[in-house]
Amino acid sequence: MQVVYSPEHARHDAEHEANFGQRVGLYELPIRAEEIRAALAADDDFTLVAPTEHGLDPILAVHDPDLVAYLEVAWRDFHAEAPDEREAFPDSYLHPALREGMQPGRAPATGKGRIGYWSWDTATPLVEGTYAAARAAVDVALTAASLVVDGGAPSAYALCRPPGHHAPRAAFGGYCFFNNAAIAAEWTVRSRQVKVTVLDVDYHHGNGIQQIFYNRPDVQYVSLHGDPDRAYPYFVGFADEMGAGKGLGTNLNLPLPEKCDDERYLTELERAVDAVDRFDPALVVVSLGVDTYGQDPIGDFALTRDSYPAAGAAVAALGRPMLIVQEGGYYVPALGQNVRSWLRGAAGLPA
Ligand code: OKP
Ligand code: ZN
Repeated sequence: MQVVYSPEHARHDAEHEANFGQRVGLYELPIRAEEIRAALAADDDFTLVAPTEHGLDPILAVHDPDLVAYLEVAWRDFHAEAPDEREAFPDSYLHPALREGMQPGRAPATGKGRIGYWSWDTATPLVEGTYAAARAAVDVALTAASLVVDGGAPSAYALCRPPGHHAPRAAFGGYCFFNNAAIAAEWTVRSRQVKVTVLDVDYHHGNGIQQIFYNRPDVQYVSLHGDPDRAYPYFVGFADEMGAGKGLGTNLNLPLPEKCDDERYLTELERAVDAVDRFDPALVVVSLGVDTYGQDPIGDFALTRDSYPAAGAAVAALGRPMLIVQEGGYYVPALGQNVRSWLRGAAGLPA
């Protein structure tokens, strides 16, 4: 299987996040992508390839142009006002109740205020190299998509970092800036006039992907994740969210309990795969997170390493072209092998 990787990811090297008001070490670190790269580079069944530049158009097909313009200058503007900070964090957010009954909010002019207009959580610091890394991650996803859609490969893997599935059309958060999987899906729909599914197996619900495609009949979103009644991102990902308007019926959420084990997970994955098959997409984009692992520091499932080849094989059994996009996974000692196992299963290779 071809693996698209760019060293540019390492330019997003923030160090902290705020968890319930406490400053803690960031979980989403450059070493994550390096561990995955090393595990795949050591396996002859994988070939690393560099991304090609795809420009801004595919990003603008998904995201608010004002968000994209903001992210390009966000560090520069924040740094100009807070030169001693290495990481940019918001001071306040535009909660909908702030302006209830008034005209909509607008982005303030200066850097310290504006970051809270575009951000939605406390875990997503921005540093000097964030924009370059986020742009490269999109190129990684689009290059891998092209290997499948134009090159005829049965599957390809995009080693994206920073991840993307929490970024909605017009905000960043959840370690995510540009929605890599959604951008690759949308680009395929537009260039090929086909239906695409995004199947999200990260521990967290991909609220950004759901929001971007919620009204769309031609893009299906299916997700297995920790129930938002207890798990981040808390406000999106409930089972009764099934799409709206022409997109009614194209969104499927399968929220799962704490300590979810291999057997339960693989049973639910079969339900998800059946729904994908009924939608009949020309491409399946998998948002792959291995933060479902039992030892993950920010997930609460109990999956073992054996679940990953089985899960990859279950999705491959659809017999449809597959683009696998990296999202989360924070237990670094097992990260490379867990991703490798999933991909080997997806490629029909022995575990
Ligand atoms: C990104 B992806 C830890 C809270 C962490 C942010 C999680 C972002 C996950 N106590 N909050 O893997 O879906
Ligand atoms: Zn996650």
